[in-house]
Amino acid sequence: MEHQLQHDAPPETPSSNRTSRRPPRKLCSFTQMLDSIVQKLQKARCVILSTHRHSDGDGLGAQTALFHGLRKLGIKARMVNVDRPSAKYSFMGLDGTVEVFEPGRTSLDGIDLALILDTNDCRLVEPLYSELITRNIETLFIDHHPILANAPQPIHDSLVAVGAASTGELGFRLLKKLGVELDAQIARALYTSLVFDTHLFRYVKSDPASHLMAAELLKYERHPEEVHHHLFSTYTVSKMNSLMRSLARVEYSADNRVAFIPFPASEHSIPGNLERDESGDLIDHVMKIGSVEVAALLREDGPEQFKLSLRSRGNLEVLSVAESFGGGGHKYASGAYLTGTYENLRREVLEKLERLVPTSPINRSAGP
Ligand SMILES: [Mn+2]
Repeated sequence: MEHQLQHDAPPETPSSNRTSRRPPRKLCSFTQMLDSIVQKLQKARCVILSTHRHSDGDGLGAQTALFHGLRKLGIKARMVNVDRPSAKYSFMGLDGTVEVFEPGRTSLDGIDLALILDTNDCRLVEPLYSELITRNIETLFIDHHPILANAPQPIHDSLVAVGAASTGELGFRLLKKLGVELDAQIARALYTSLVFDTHLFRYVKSDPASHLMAAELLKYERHPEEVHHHLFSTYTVSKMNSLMRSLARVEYSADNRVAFIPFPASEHSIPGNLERDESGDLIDHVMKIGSVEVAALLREDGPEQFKLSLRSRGNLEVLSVAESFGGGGHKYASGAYLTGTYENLRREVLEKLERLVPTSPINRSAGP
């Protein structure tokens, strides 16, 4: 029996410091939205499944699960991404299944529906998105990120459920509605989504959905430890040393409640060191400090080019900080691409974070 999920409840209301968040455009319930996508899929002849650039375990997992599920129903499906997935996800059986979109070369003939997973921001799916729209192909987002106030709004009929802890959870619900019988391949992909975005069930949004879904998937995924290993045990000794050097650069302020993590290009451009997309690991380590309520990582991507990642404990909302820099993400984990000098950006970020954390004036300048 299907348990009652919280997605049928109204989407989260904006908190007092989130006045910029737009109200949901549609009053359709989660179930109605899901039903409408199921109907569209049942009518489709050929569907494109895609995800955001720099695809991750959640987007790729949801995409792969739907790909195999639709094929089981006899619906043609293709996975078309805007860049090549990292080789570390090949354990899902991705080899040769994901096409990388090349304008003018990748054929979109005969496609009547496109589903974009794990983002509702079309800018992260360019140039594929523009091509789909130019060709009048119905394109919907299936996602769990808040809709950004200052970004292009997702197309009507998209499914954006911010209560879901992973996009895989939405894929799971869709496949069940479609009547797809789970199998080892689909379960592995969905389980990957689930454990990737919840960080092995640490961030489950106070909802039993992730655990209930896992219980069902584990009837088919017989080696979950393999998935954990592929996703979370990917270090080498030299990478661990790079992590240690990076942790030594962390600055703490506001009574050790704010952590600032510099991640210079020299650290992630040398083979063997941490990789660019492993900045999240650095933040994870810093968040293990009990006093740290909010952490920012400033990754140097090029001359005066930076990627900011923000994370908080779950009581301080960092999405608005990312949005103030033109970025987006989740309420408690967000990011933005920044241009400027390291020192100026560092100061600006720290000012904004220290403003989030109320501190007593005596300890305001406390160091590490
Ligand atoms: Mn996700």
